[in-house]
Amino acid sequence: MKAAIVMGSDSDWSVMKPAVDTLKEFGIEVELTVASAHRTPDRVRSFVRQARQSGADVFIAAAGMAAHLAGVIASYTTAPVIGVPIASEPFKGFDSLMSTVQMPPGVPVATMAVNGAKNAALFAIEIFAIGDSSVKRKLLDYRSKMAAEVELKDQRLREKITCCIVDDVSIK
Ligand code: RP5
Repeated sequence: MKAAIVMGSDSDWSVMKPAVDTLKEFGIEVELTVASAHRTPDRVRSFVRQARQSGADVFIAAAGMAAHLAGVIASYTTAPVIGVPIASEPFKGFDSLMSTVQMPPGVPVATMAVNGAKNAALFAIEIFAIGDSSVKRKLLDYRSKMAAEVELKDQRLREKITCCIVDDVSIK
């Protein structure tokens, strides 16, 4: 199982690193590149072809500003494309969100939250889990662990409140 991650610039890397980390945590191979829909359109096209040939079944595309990268990738493949709008100045990601999410009917992009790198990886993993029971098992474990962490946070908060004697607060 392999996912291809394309970033519009190396400046997107600090946001996208958690996507790579999460995919690796689930044992998914990652192919990572920088290619821009506007600055290097030919490179985007050839990367999509090469990545498909080398076994990438899901694409994650991250870009900021006039973020057309995910849409352009989707135009070159029928493999699922997950878009991550990257926050940048002056519109703080609203521009990239609109550019990524508003695809015309016929060429879908699954758009995540602004800077939603981790969920992009998890969404890709959910796609892989459809056909692979061991990935599905890992996803279920991941969810259980998350739920246990919430319980722990609740417990810690209760302890803190008890220790600090806040009379009028009741936690349900
Ligand atoms: C987009 O423009 C990139 O994805 C990046 O988010 C933004 C700025 O790129 P750089 O000027 O930092 O290369 O294409």
